[in-house]
Amino acid sequence: MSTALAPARTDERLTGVPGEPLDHRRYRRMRFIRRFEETLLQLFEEGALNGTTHACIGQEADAVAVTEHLTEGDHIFSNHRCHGHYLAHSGDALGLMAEIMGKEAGVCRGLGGSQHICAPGFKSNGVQGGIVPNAAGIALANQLSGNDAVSVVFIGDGTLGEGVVYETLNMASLWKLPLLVVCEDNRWAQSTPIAANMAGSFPGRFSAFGVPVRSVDSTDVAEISQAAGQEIAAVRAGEGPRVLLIHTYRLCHHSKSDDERPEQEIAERWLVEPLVVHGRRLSDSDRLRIDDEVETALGEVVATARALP
Ligand SMILES: Cc1ncc(C[n+]2csc(CCOP(=O)(O)OP(=O)(O)O)c2C)c(N)n1
Repeated sequence: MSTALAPARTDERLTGVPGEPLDHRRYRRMRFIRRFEETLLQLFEEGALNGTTHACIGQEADAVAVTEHLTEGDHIFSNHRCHGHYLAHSGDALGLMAEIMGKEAGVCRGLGGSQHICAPGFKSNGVQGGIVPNAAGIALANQLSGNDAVSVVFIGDGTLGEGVVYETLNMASLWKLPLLVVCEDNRWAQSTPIAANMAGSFPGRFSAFGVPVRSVDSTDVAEISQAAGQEIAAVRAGEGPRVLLIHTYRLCHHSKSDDERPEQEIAERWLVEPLVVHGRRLSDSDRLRIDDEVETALGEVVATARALP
């Protein structure tokens, strides 16, 4: 996990109990993100929250795997679907819940909401692709400072339609910036399937700029972590920008209710979602114990956040 945690707002029942096996910790962290977002959707349904939100249900393994390889000084840049990235980075469940509730104690004093988080080592922005140049800018600053910090920017497949991504890739490649682009291909951009908006190939979009692409077609946190670790190590070693392309799936609607995807397609993906795939590595009793601990801790977070001014 990133070391840029805000200790007062994290809870080891959500982020990892000292000494527990890595498999348990990974399961706990994915379960935490899953239940946090399911709780959010429920709060929206109850009318307890305003605005909109985009959950990453089904994509939790990406956030957990990538952040395992980041450390103090590194920066994460995210997008409209940022909760999993932020929670994996910071563990700050209370700060994010309070933020989305519009409370003063929120990570951005309740002004940023679900999509616009500004915290130590973490920035997100709801404008598709808009934050990619910022990630390169911080990467350039780190390069000029002579440290080995990296910038990691998460984008979706649909964001490959944004020109600013290519302008950034061009300069990042020329300047050998310490930048990792993590492209989460969840097969759909809102209601548009990838086949309807992508000419050419995924890797071609990056190799045109001489940027190496590593593809992982998996929802297995261990497999994604192995790939992420190697890519981040190469970026940190000064080899220039790289892309980690993760083929995954979004199990929930695009935002709160919009979903035009075939039901059969979604049903099939529930069988291979990250908690199911990784959960098989744990005994039933360990899984249930962790589920209970996460549930209790999250219940406390929601109650505390609700009571905040
Ligand atoms: C510049 C811009 N255009 C349109 C939107 C509206 N919008 C928000 S998310 C989204 C789809 C994004 O798809 P993708 O990049 O694949 O990410 P995903 O939602 O699948 O995680 C759109 C069109 C936006 N936020 N910014």
